[in-house]
Order: sequence, then C-alpha cells, then structure tokens
Amino acid sequence: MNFSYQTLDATSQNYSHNVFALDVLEGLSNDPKRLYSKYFYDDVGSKIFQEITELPEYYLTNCEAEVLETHKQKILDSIPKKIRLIELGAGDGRKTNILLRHFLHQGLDFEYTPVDISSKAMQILLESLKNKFAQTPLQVKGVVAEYFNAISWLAHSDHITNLVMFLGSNIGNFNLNEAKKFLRYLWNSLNDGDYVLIGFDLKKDISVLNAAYNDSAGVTRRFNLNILQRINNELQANFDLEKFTHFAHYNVVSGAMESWLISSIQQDVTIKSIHKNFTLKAWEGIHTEYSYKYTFENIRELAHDTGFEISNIFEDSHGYFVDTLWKV
Ligand code: AVI
Repeated sequence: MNFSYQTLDATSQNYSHNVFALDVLEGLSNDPKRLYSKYFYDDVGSKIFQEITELPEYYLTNCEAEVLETHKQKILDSIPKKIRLIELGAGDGRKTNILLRHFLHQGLDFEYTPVDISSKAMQILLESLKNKFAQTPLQVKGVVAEYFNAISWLAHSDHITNLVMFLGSNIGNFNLNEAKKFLRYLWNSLNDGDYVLIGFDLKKDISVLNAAYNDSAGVTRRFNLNILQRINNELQANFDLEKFTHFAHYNVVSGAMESWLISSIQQDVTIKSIHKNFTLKAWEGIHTEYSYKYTFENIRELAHDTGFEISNIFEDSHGYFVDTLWKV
C-alpha cells in the first residue's frame, strides 16, 4: 500500500484566486449573468456535492454504482492486464471502489491516479482509501488539478496503457462544444490503445430529472448558493444569499438541466477585491450550471467526432445511466 498526491503548479493559490476573480468579473458582466459550475467545488461545495450523491432523488450515483457492480468483470476483460487507472474528478471515490476492489481481487497490475480540483477532497479520498484498502497492495498517486492541467500532465507520462475514468456524468457539465474540445484534447494526450470510461446521464422522464435537481431536503439549493457564498468569502462581496431562489429546470431544446439563482429583490453587489459593483434587478437570474443529458445517438456522435472508437456500452436496469468504454 502506497499513497501520495501532488498539486500541479497552475493550481497554486494565487493563480487560482486571480483566475477565479477574472471569471467572476466576466461572468457577472455577461447578459444573462453566469458563473462557471466548476466554482461550486471549493472544500464546502465538494462536501455538499457528496451529500447530493446520497439523496434519494439524485438517482445518478446509485445507477452508476449498479452499472459498475454489474459490469466490472466485462470492463476488466476489455482492458490490458497492466494499466494506470486515472480518474478525473474523483470526489469521494465511492463508485470507483467497486472497480478498485474487483481489479485487486482479480490480480490486475495497476496504479490508481485520482485527479480532483479540491485538495481537501483529495485528502479525504486518500484517507478513506487508506482505511478501506489497508491490507492490499493498492498504489495511489493522486493529482490536485483542473482537468485540462491534469491531461497535459498525462501527456508527459510514460508508456503504460492508461484507462481514464470520467464518471458520474461530469461530462454533462460541459456543453457540446466544450465536451468536444475536452475529449479531443484527451484523445490527443493519450496513446494508441489507451481507454476512457465515461459516464453519461441519459435523457429520460422530465419529472425524474426535475426531482433530482430540486431535492426536497434543499441540499441542491445549498450547493447552488455556495457559489455566491464563495464569492462573498474569497472576493469580499456582499450577495444577500437569503434573497435568492434556487431554480433548476429542463431545457428541451438544449437537452440540459439548467440551474439558476434568481434574486427576489434588486441587489447592489460590491465585490471589493476586484473593485466592481454589479446590480441585479429584481427577478434577474444568474446561470450557474448545465447538466446535459444524452441519447445513445448523441454519445455515438460525440465519440465519432472526437476520434474515439466505442468498445462497449454498459447500462443500468432503469435505462437511466450508462458507462461507456472508448478506445483511442
Ligand atoms: C457533478 N455533476 C455531474 C453534477 C450534475 O448532476 O450535473 C453536479 C450537480 N449539480 C446539481 N446536482 C448535482
């Protein structure tokens, strides 16, 4: 058992703080106002997201766990016997444990490289892996970085077959152009014969989608509002969080759940650290997230357009979620 992690240079605190400030400045100057959903995931937001994954309405996590449990042997049969398992956006690694345990049990020779944007989430993950895999030969080398930085880092890695996992419908938080850009970049960084395992949330009954993003306990509301709390804390702003409504709805045209924060009053917001004032009109919204949903046709097109070949599609028993194995 060997556990360590490194933080890539570009995620040094100063750099991240400046990029965050610029993105907030640009996003709040936009019409409609918007904030990038990647900024949900500070230490607090990452923790709230773990709570979301345990909600009864948020079916995605359980469906994907079922997929991995049911198809773990088929996944193993499809890949070489010595690999580096890289996971982008690892979070708490709950679902990945299913594969790790199975792969160890079946004697796969592998090293696990979780990648996460939050160093706190990485520390918690390593701690939990240490407890769960104490008596095993598991090797873990984590990386704290954003996806693109992590992928550039991958490009410099040595010659071992990579299996890059991008689970949990993280791909859904990109729009189609961003998803293509990301996947082309990934394809370009990997070697012939490498694999990616990508989780897609499928298009389905709108009432199921609406419930998942408007949970009755209000956890998703807290998750959404945390982005403003973060701006208040880190950029010395004064958003009045109490005056915002969490609004999540399905956009039939784009095929995405869209999350908004809508101010019920006019708010004059000062963001001291960037010396800017913004006015939010009463009932004006700030767009905070897209969660795109896919059809099989959408998935096939995406793989085709980004250079990958689909080796296998694994679906859960409700027909809600798929993990798809793609080959470079
Ligand atoms: C991380 N991501 C795939 C989640 C999603 O479903 O889009 C984030 C989330 N937003 C609201 N609930 C969960």
